[in-house]
Amino acid sequence: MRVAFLGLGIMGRPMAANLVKAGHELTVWNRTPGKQVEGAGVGATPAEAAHDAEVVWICVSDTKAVEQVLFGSQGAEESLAEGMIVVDSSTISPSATRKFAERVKARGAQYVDAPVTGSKMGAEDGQLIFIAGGDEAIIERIQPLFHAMGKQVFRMGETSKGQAAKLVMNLQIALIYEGFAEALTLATKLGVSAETLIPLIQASMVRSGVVDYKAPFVLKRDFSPNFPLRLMYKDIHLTLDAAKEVRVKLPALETVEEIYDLAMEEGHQDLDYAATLTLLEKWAGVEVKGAAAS
Ligand code: NA7
Repeated sequence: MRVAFLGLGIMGRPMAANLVKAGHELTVWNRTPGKQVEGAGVGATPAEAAHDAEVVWICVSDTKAVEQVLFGSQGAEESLAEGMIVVDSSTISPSATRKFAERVKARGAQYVDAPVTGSKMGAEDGQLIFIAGGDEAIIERIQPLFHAMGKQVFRMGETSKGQAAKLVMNLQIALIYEGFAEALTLATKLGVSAETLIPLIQASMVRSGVVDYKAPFVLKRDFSPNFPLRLMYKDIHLTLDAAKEVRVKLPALETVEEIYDLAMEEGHQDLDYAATLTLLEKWAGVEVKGAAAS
């Protein structure tokens, strides 16, 4: 298929590269010039990249960025035509998604929200999980693209339900990781090492994919970004906002938000969200160590 791919960040670039690898015809665009994908053409603006595309795939930071890429000056909207499909894999506000979809549909094009879970590693390995909202027949038409970048597509219902489901997924990831980080901090202070504790966690009913993924990085004290803290911070806010819109209280997430506020103040925004551990360590006066880091 002819695809315009807008946004070549940590997630977007490997996703676009996997589309090229699968034989699709790509034109890419990124706000900061210079980022490229081998085998893909480059558009000077979102509108130019989207010109003549069958599908416009977006993967940028936040709600405002999606709005700019679509509807800003020389945005993709200028090139939208009957039958084209816009897919948004950014994680953004569900209510804004409904508004964006209406504007896209007014141009005769279709809109699918398809945020992802799987982080940088999933994007690079083509193992992402897509969480899709939108018309079933449209989602069916773009299955070859989903399969070039991911291993599964979960349909959540109509437009914006993909974003809603993604937010509640990240709500859980944020809470599970903070539970893990607090457990490691207290265990270390009580004299049980992380390397002794983690196999127990993973053999018990406490085990989790979050611990599977994060434990090796924590043990190496490698906080380079697989999922940057600033983006999890953004998602925590999106989740709290979405909850407020429907009058749902999330007391645990509100507490975790305070930890992220402090982590942002400490300048950890471009580290992985796993770096929230360092605040707990500072308060406790300990450092969680693995053999590789000791
Ligand atoms: P990154 O690595 O922070 O990349 C963000 C991308 O979004 C990058 O290409 C940015 O361009 C682009 N961006 C940010 N703001 C804008 C605006 N205002 N206009 C156009 N483009 C913009 O994020 P990830 O790839 O890890 O994540 C992308 C999404 O997936 C995000 O919603 C996650 O929560 C999930 P730049 O290179 O900075 O010019």
